[in-house]
Amino acid sequence: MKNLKARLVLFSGLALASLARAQVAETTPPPVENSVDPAVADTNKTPVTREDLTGVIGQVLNIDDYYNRALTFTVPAVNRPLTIGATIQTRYTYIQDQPSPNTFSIPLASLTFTGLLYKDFQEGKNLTYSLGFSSVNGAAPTPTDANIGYTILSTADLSAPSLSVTLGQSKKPFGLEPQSTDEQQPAIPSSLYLTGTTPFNFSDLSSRDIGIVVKGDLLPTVDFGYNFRAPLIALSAGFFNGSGANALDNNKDKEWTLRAQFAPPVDYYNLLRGLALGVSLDKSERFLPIPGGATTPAKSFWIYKTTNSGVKTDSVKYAVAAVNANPDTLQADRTRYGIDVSYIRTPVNFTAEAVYATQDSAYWDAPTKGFVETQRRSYAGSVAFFLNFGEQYLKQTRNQSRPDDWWPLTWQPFLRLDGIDPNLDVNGDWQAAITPGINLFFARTTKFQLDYSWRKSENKPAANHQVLAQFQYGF
Ligand SMILES: [Ca+2]
Ligand SMILES: [Ca+2]
Repeated sequence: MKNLKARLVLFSGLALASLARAQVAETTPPPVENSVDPAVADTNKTPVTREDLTGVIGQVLNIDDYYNRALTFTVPAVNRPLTIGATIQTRYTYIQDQPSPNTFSIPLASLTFTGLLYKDFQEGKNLTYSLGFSSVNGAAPTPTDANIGYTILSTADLSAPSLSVTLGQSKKPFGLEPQSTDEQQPAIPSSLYLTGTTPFNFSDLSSRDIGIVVKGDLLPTVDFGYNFRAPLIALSAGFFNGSGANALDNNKDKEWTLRAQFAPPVDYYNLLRGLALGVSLDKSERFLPIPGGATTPAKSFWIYKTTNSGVKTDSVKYAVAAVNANPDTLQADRTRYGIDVSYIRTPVNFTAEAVYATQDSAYWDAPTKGFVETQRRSYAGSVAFFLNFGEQYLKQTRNQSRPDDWWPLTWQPFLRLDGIDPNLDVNGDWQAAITPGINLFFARTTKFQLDYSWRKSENKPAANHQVLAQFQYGF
């Protein structure tokens, strides 16, 4: 801002000075009588008087004051470089046989602020920050990303290895869909394994947590022409509270998330360009409330009064409540293993991922009147296939300078299959969904999405149908 102001003042000063000179030249008659030096007689070399100079300085100060006022009153000021972004969703949801009415909604309204706290011009070892707030379905906004990052290795050379560390609240480096934000997803609803409501789903994998994330990569393939960089090996490690976003830790253990991704070192024409294979591991402990059970069942009995002749006359019913063991809290270990493959080669794109999980649990065993520890095993998977028709996805097109109203329509049809079996040892509980849909991008940050979703639960004979229509837009 200071630079801009200084440039404006300098520019206006120079313009005024030359104008003043020109005016002096036009209005001052050539000195004829008192001229001693013929050079001074040349009108182009007439010296400005002190009054002229004072006038010009006054004009410059006026302009300086004018721009200062204009900038102060119309341009917000920040102390550090800042990029503001927003994502808003406006949706209509139709769900067959839903108890609540089908509805218009604002499922997401989020604001993000990102930028640099310190810019290293020599080596690109920048200090970055990220702060975001989002409101889900009209709830009070809560912090999303809130972190500070540092690039440990130089980023000046794209073909060199990279290493960075982020401290604060951020996404866990696990899998594909859990890490992607709403604007990166082809389908509107998240996969079933991230949206289920049982305590044994995987939804926490896509939520944010507070801790440290270290990311690095080695041996990148770089295509400068397309701004393309695919490291042979990319590694991420996260160390978190494990209690979710905006929450203090509630136990003494921390959650670990590790991820490795591999991409073949191939050039532009190779069909394997855009392919990546990833493996993830997440390990944490959490408190799991276990409902207690009855040690002595409830019972009732009658007490009678008896007359001298032995006849029962009066009676009172007494009830004795069951004696229950107190609910217990288990420090439960859980481990999630993920494997994923992605092939992003516009116009053809394909992603697939699978997660297998073990979760310590316990239940009340009535015959033995005690808690029995058990381990629940779950499995979930998701496969998405999507096509991109249009220039929007070509980096070489996006990077060209265009008029503001230029933006090509881009069509993105997709098909996603996903499902979860929350307990491999129990029958009747798997859920599956088939979701075809289409996204129409008609401005740089705006898309219209139309999804149909066929949903089936193993224990319900009929399938359930959903239709979602949504505008997603932002800046
Ligand atoms: Ca913890
Ligand atoms: Ca099952």
